[in-house]
Order: sequence, then C-alpha cells, then structure tokens
Amino acid sequence: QMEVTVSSPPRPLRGRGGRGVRARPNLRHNKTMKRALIVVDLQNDFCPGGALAVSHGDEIVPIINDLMAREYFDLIVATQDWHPANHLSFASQHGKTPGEMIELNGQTPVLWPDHCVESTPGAELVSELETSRIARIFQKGQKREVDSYSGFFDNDHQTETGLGGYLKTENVDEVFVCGLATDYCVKYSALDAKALGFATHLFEDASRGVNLQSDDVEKAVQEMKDAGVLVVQSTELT
Ligand code: VGL
Ligand code: ZN
Repeated sequence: QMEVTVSSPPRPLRGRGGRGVRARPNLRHNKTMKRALIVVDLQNDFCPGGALAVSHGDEIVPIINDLMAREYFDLIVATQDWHPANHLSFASQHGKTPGEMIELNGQTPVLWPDHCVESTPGAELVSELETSRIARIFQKGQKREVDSYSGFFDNDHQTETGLGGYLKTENVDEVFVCGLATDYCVKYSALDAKALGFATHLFEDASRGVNLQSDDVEKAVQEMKDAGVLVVQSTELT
C-alpha cells in the first residue's frame, strides 16, 4: 500500500531581493523533512573580552535569538568548543605565540591562545543567548592531539561528534549555519554539512570571523559558495 503524505502549506518566506533562502520555496517540506538551525560556538571566549575574541562577535547574539524564535526551524542545535587545558592547539603548549603554526602529524595547524577550556566561564555559551529552544549541544575539540573546527568531525575526520547522525535521525534534510567564527568553525561545519548531503545555508549576517588575514572571511564565504553552500541573510526570512 502506498503511503500518501500531505504536505502542510508552505510557510511563506518573503524578503527583499528574493535570492538565497527564497530561491528554495519549502514546498517539499512536510512532517518528515526538517529544517535545522546550527548555532556554532557562541561562547564567551569568542566574544569581545574573551580569550580568542572575534571582533563584533557579540553583535550576532540578538540576530540569532530572533532566528531561534522563528517557526521556520524545526530543530535547533548548538556546538561548543570544549578543550582540555593542555590542548595542543594552544600556543602555550609549544612555547609559541598565538598565530604561529607548528608541524603536527603532517598538518600545520595554526596555534591559538588558550580558549574554551572545558568547564571554565570562557567555554560557556554567552549568557544573552536564548537557549530554551536548543535541543542538543555538541561539544568538540576534547582530544588533546587534534583540533576540531567542524561541529561534525575532528579535523582529521577520524572522530564524529554525533551531530550528523543526530540530524539524520531527526529527518533533517536542510541546515542553516550561523555563529563564530566564519573563517573557522562556521566554515568547516557548513562544508561538512554539505558533504554529508544536507542542503546547506550560511547565515552570513549571523556569523562573524577572526580574519587573521583581512580577507579570510571573504575567502571563507567564497569557499562555501564554491562547495554549494547557499549564502543568505537573516533579513531574508520574514
Ligand atoms: C574556533 C579557533 C579555534 C572557532 C575554535 O570556533 O571558530 N576557532 N577554536
Ligand atoms: Zn578551539
């Protein structure tokens, strides 16, 4: 016997320009296909005053709170950078200065100031973030030896955080990524989401980047576009 699914009427997506989000009307959305918002690393250490402050990082908190209040998203998850105090992405572990690079297992990761040390205030999600609709938080970067920019996998792609499996289990087919930092964790999360088969969007205005080089964010956005990530603005949702 054939199962007939009756789609709920599409929730309207209006906005200026009509690009990006609006280019994908949600006609095929029904009770079984869901849309998720992924809030990446909105933690004290990545905000002004924090150990690895992303400039204007705090500006996206009200934007993301507004997004989370939308019915548009069926599921909201967050990621949290969560390192042991002796994490090897910390310059202090190598007697080096943040921004320098090292040779580690054939890779040359950039070194950071100590940040998001597990169970410290800097690792907490920013207190102004409205967390009530966040269904699950996925922590990453717990292994001393390997960094984890993506919310899905460690940088060596050997370990999964569980986010990908969770989204598939929840029948999510479409994800929207926002948060910190555009040129690191947001970028790698969006690229992995796309590679895992999710229709993937970047909320550009609900993300901020580190810009170690002044055009890093610009390059990151282009890299995401080239990979098939749709770059959209929160203002395109009404
Ligand atoms: C991040 C650098 C180091 C990020 C995390 O959340 O983008 N960047 N750890
Ligand atoms: Zn980190």
